Amino acid sequence: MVNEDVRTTAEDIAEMEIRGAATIARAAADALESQAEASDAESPAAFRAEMREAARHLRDTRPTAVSLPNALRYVLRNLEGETVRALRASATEAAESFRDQLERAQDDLGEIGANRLRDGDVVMTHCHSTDALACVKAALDDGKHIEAVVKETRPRKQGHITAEQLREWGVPVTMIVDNAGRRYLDEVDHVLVGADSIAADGSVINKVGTSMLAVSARERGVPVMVAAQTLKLHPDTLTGHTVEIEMRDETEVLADDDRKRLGNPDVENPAFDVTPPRYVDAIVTERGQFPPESIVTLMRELYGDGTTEPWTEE
Ligand code: RUB
Repeated sequence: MVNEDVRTTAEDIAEMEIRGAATIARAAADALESQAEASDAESPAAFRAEMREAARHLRDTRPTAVSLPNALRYVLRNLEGETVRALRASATEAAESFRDQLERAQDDLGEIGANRLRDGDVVMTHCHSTDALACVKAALDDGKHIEAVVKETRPRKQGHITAEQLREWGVPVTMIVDNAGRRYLDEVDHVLVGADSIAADGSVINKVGTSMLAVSARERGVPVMVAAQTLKLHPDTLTGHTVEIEMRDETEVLADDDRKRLGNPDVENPAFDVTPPRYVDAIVTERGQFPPESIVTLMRELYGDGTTEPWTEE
């Protein structure tokens, strides 16, 4: 039986009330913890089956951010014990240690990313990434002055969240529409984005529009820095799988009335795109910064055996 918290979390993830790869992962771990705590399973086997079902329910919400299955895998793999009570305690412990690791990873990568930012630098952002902003925060904490050109990021305008957060930290922000990105590249020192998934060849999967920005940045000679904790490494890509790009509701692009007025054109709404490694200068993780082509070594070390799906039914 999937518990109410799991259902609500799954709905919130699907509706993007909870969004962004790291935040989704944390919410998924919290939801599994709450499933464990509320469980009245009468046997260890029934408890494990419930946890798998809850994980599947969460897994089915959004397909692109690998932090979601990585979080579910972490909690399910750490279930230990011969009794329901012991299993429940191990779920709580796993969720807690997952949250700790997530927070520590973001702090550590922030410090590393901040080393790339000099006093007075201007960054251009796309979408809203807590990993990317951790780098800005660490630079600010080091006493550096940082400014930002924030891309609006249509259709869901996550740039607004970024602008609000940066303004709270006292960062001067210039907000631009996505199409003005290339023009303002001349005025920035870095493109700074996050990632939903990183493939074994170093390709970066992030909010749609990232690849267009990265190509323009390469043409303008502006370095592209991707801030992504290792939770964003996609183990399935080690074995030749590709990352599924989520197609979202067409009304996010064109409201029904407008669409009708325009003569009912086809509409497509991919939420993410793939930036090839040649357009990325550095992937900053909590384990250091990597040229994208060498990220595969870290992926093998951390997720070499990671393509199992512990939520599938036994
Ligand atoms: C969010 C997005 C973010 C990454 C990284 O897309 O593409 O750049 O998830 O975020 P959406 P973080 O808004 O569709 O979820 O660094 O916070 O994990």
